[in-house]
Amino acid sequence: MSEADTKLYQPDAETAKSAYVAGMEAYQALVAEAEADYEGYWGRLAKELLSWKQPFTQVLDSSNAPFFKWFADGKLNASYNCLDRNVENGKGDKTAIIFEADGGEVTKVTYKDLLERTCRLANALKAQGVKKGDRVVIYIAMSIDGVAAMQACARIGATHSVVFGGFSAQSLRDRIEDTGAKLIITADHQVRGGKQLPLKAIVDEALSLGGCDSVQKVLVVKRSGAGVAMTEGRDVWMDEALAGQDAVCEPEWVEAEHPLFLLYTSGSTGKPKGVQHSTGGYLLHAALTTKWTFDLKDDDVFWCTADIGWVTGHTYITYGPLALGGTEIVFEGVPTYPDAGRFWKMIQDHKVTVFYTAPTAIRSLIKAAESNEAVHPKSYDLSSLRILGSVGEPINPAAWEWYHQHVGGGRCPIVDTFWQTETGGHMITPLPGATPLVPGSCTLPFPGIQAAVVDETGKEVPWGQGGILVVKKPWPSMIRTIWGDPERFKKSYYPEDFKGQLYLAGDGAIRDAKTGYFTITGRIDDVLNVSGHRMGTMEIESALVSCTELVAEAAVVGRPDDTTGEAICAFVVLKRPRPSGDEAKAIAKQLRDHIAKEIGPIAKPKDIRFGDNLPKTRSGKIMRRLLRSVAKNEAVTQDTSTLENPAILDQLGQAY
Ligand code: 7RM
Repeated sequence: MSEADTKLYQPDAETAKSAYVAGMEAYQALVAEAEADYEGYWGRLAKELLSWKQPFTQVLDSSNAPFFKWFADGKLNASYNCLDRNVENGKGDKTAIIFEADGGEVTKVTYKDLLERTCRLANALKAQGVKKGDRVVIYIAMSIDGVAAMQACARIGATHSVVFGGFSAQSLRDRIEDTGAKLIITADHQVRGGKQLPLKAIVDEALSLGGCDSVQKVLVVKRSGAGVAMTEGRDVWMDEALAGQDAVCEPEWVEAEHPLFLLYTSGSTGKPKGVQHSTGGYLLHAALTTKWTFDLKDDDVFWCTADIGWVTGHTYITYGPLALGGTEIVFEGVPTYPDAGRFWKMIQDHKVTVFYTAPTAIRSLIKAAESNEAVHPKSYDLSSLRILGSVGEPINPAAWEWYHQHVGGGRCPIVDTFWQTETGGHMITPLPGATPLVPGSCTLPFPGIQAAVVDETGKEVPWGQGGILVVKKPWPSMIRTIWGDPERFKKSYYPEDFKGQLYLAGDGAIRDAKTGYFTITGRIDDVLNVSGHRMGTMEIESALVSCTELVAEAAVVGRPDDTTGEAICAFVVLKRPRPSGDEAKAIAKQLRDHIAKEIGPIAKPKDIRFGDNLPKTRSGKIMRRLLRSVAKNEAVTQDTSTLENPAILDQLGQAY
């Protein structure tokens, strides 16, 4: 984009005046404060935003870098901060959660209700033998029970690990084994888009796959009531576990560094990494970013459409909005059921003021709205909205403009928030009352975050030149380690190339030559982003080659897709002759089903192309960059002189 066509959207006068961070000077003052006294800045905010049982005396401990510690001698409890203190501050009768079920049924819970529910659940967990430091895996759909289960773990100092309900038994098993969880919280079923899908049966299957000896109990929430198998001595209905439990539970005061949760995310190599987050630093950034990025005020109705199985649901459903005593929507269903107007109808019905969703959802709803007036945002009253947010992948300017004009009525700032599972909360994002917006740019770092774009040696590149996105200083909500693999943590995020001094995000970025605004140019590793879901190409390749009766070799790359951002494209060499026609279709289906079983339906490749071989160098390395061109149906313009078998490119190019 040339500077001449860069269109700036200034914050509206009202937001610029009333926002927590009101105006660019206010933003710059915070940035300057953090630069002048980094620890003083974070220490001040940690005292202002969180309630501590025991105050901390040291802000940052870098003595064992990159294993940084924040507020280490302070003690607190996350669930106390999200629930009790709101009740104590007179918000007991305020609605904490407005839950809307797939079928449209609405349930509201107040802070007092949610606290009691959490306490009873916490007591039930204790009664089942869960103690501070134990891990609890949560495999459940979007629900009040899901949020309460996370809060209950936090309350007793158990570390939760939520596994997204779309993951398969095999993936669930891997995560259970890696965490060594003592207990699993699940439901009989989940209901999405009018369909009832199993959860408990998948837990049973996961446990039957072996390696999960740590699991002693499975608590089962009744969602469908449709009946599931219960294993005597292991499985307990949640209702029975809760019966007779006290509605009061003294919080376990934990050290600020105590692991609040583990969340698995895909990396560039083999198996997913258990990202470990702390209690104090994480909760601070969850609360602070919710406050400043969304300008969340007492009378707002906040709706983050993410699932609690992803980090966005952790930070901007379970922790951030509740830590601020806000009112939020929890939605069980999908954006297209009963029709693609569901989001707009819910915004209208609940008078949502701050709405946070993913570009992929926006793009699919644009398509639907273009062919059907009834599901177009203009058919709904969206006048309650004041701030819009985007997360998970780059938002293309056309989708941005549509979101701005048709959903936001041209008056709502869009905060395009760049962050990651590992960062715990927003890293680069506009602040709605301060930052002039440019469609497609996540603009400037959150105050206190020191982001930069560097070359391979770690040297900052001039604005206007693309490079590698890094963070120069540790920040409170950063990943603490990879569960059980500290070496991998160091190698992945504090690589030797940068002398262990810079946090490597794994994304490329470029800063605008004039404004210094950041634009994320996409992953620089083998991680794909499909509908905002992060997936490692290696993971999908291993799943393919694990189909040993069929697959000899496989390579997976991403290609651009109008709706999902990226699409998965698999190149497969079979152990039998290269199939064509109906046979190719049947085998492709078999492979997709296999991947759904190994990882989950979200990892199914959109394209599967069969070849006699893959493009390889003379030393046998698969040349993935050539496959990326083939996947896009582009002519291969790269240098192919090192290619052992150039003819294979034509074959793969035609194999579609
Ligand atoms: C929150 C989340 C992280 C990866 C990240 C990027 C991409 C996320 C944006 C974005 C451009 C954005 N966590 N990403 N947000 N790219 N603009 N606003 O998504 O761990 O699942 O994914 O997602 O590549 O590294 S995540």
